[in-house]
Amino acid sequence: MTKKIITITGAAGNIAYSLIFRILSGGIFPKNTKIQLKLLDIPESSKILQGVKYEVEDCAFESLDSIITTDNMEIAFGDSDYILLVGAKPRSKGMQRSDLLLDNASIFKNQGQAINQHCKDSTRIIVVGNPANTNALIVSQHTPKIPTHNITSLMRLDQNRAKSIFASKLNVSVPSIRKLVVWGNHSATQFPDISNVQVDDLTNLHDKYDDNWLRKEFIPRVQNRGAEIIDYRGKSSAASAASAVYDHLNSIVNGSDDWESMGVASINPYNISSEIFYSYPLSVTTHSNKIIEGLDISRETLDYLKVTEEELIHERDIIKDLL
Ligand code: NAX
Repeated sequence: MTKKIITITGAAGNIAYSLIFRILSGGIFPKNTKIQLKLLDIPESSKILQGVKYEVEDCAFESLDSIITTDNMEIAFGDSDYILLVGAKPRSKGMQRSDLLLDNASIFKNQGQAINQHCKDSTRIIVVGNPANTNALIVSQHTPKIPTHNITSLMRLDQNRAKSIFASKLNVSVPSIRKLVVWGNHSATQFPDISNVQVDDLTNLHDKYDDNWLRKEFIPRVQNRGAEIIDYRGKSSAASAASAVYDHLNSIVNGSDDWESMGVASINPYNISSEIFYSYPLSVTTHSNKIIEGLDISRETLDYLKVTEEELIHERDIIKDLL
């Protein structure tokens, strides 16, 4: 029997309410692995967190070793194998985006410092709370003992959305689509890129769509899918976000034979600033995430990549005093 410790922050929130149950249902770790869950939220959410704990216990999951609920970062992060930083402050009515950035930046700075103090250096960290890429940058700056490639931010929801919308246009199954990635920020400037896509048993892909559909429908629909969900549901994506965190964690634990989109520390490929976390096409193995370099980038694609880079540089400028 092996044991893995997984910490989830924002554990009383909406995403966690799906995520915890997905992870414990299995599929990521070998069957003989027991999971100790450490659920962190703010003191005001302690009663809700207790209710979540009772519900988890009521599922009688075979995979569950034990469950700890806490508002204490030392307890939450100590010895964790995987830390899923989901918790963040939501944007309240009338609040400026820069204020939200700064409020969340200080949460992620404190959490980074606590992680650095209490975690082993093999800990893998996935940043979900928004602005996810910039929060990942902050965490990386405050966790000097953790290798930067152990820290990634969630872009898998955007990739899953793009694959699903593209599959529906082509009338093929989602798993038959490969090498579809999303570049840049988890925001409306992201660039869903189908220029390298391969679809099983399908050649002449371009006969199935035209550039007008690509520019006017596909790209904006993926970029604004989060807002579309809020429009319909009245709340932000939660189950699909949790499913994407599950997929991202699965890729990190087991590797992937497809290209994956994750926010990672930019090391300047494609001439993107090395001072930000940016989503690239990655080759992911159990031990590393490698940016896929040397792709042919058209002039038009480059323009998209620059717009989303500029937004991330702007976010970095707003929070730079906390780095
Ligand atoms: P909720 O508002 O339902 O839950 C957030 C939870 O975080 C709350 O329980 C809150 O008490 C807790 N929290 C706040 N400050 C905390 C702190 N300092 N320490 C620990 N917990 C803290 O939001 P939810 O819908 O679960 O979304 C969570 C975050 O994910 C948000 O920032 C959201 O914007 C972000 N998302 C990121 C996505 C991505 O692809 N990167 C997609 C989905 C989602 O929008």
